[in-house]
Amino acid sequence: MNNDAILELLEKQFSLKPDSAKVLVVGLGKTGLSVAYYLRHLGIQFAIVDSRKKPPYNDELLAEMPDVAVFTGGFEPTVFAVATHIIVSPGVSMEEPMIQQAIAQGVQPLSDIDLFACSVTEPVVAITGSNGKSTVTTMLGQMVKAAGKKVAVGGNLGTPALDLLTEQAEIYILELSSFQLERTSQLNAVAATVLNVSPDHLDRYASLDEYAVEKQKVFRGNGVMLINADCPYAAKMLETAQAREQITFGLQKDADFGVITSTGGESLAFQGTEILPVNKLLVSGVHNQANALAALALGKVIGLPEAAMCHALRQYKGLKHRVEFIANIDGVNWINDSKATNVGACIAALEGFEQESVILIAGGDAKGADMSDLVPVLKEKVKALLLIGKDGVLIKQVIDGCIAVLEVATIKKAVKQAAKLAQSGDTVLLSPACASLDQFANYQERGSRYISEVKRLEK
Ligand code: UMA
Ligand code: ADP
Repeated sequence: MNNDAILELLEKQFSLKPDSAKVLVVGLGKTGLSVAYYLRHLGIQFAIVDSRKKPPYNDELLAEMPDVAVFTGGFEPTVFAVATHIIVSPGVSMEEPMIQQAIAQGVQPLSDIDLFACSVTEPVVAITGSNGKSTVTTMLGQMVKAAGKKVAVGGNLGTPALDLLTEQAEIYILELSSFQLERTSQLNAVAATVLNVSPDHLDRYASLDEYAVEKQKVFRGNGVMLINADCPYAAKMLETAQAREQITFGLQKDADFGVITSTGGESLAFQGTEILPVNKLLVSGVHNQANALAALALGKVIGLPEAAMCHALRQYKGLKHRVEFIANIDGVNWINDSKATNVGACIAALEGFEQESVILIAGGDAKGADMSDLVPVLKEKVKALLLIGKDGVLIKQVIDGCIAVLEVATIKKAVKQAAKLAQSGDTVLLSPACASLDQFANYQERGSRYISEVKRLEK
């Protein structure tokens, strides 16, 4: 779309007039920087505010756009007072008093995803859920590539949506978090899904219901809805939207995309017709079968040939830090699942192992979650639990003495202790069920620290 058409749409949807709007970009992380480049490209005036003293992209912004006003170290009322519009980064809660006050005074909020949606002309697929977003997003991305089409993949996955626009793709695939969805009104994906809803981010939402409501916003517009029949929260979204074209996937309940058993074993299937034997998937765990079904369903909606989709699935090796095999040392498997930042992901990982064979390293920032859902699978699969981070103790409280527990505090000590406890045939699994931010910059840093400690053992 050309700039004039985008500006016209922004004026219509958000009363954003390029010659008089004063946009305040809140946050100077990846999102804030992408918004700054985009507003500059459109010729819209803006300033930036960040509560951090030195936000990550401060220097790049100052070097590239020295004329832009950047306010750091807090949210000052005077900065918000002149704004007509605010674009709030996902890491900043919309409940921030300064943001609430601005909105109450008539300042129009919008998001980077709104700007993207007002600018994109090619089909968009939108993927959200508590777990599996990155896996399904990248699986589908590889399917589109295998079908010979130019695809751009990003959003919460890492590359901000607006930065994808320069790629001039034929299809855009966005992974979207609840934080991105809650502040977006313009999305109209040709296919969208809520992969699953399980407790996460309960430090930002009052309840699981409230969190699910934000996820449901991925279905805005009139595209095809892909619903997980096995997930009670997602299945409810189907009931409430009968007028829309809908398809389902699931492992337990009857679904359009499911798993069938025949003489040759289990296969991924569409309405009872085999698509791909499950044993052709390189990624393990039943949760990855569900992810593959979701990717196949979304691929079908956007018209990808089945052969290309199967080719991509046969090649898909999984992403780093998701149940990632690191080493086998003296018969012990060491696995890195640092991306398990909530209880649901940790349960999914543990379900893939033999009874009482796992030494689990868990803990970190629980983000307000209740750890008790872990108890049954911990009792079944875990022989020893090594706790790290500030909320490791919450897991100790719920298991109530039925598993051997050691509070080791750090990854380094956890790996050392696990090496002492593990016997041939065991698995040492880092799957924290918590975010990493109390001890690390992000889950990648936590996983990399674990890998380097394991590699040290090998030497
Ligand atoms: N922050 C402040 N003050 C500010 C602005 C931000 O303290 O004024 C803090 C936030 O609380 C947060 C951190 O800075 O801890 C980063 O926030 P941000 O909004 O600047 O983040 P970005 O760099 O723009 O990255 C965001 C997503 N981050 C979050 O939602 C926290 C990235 O997802 C995403 O890849 C990127 O946009 C591009 O779309 C990361 C993430 O952790 C992977 N997402 C959460 C998750 O997956 O669970 C939702
Ligand atoms: P997200 O982007 O939603 O965080 P990822 O694909 O990055 O999802 O996986 C994050 C964590 O969740 C990993 O520990 C992974 O093993 C686990 N996981 C992936 N898919 C699922 C699923 N469908 N159900 C439960 N857990 C999953």
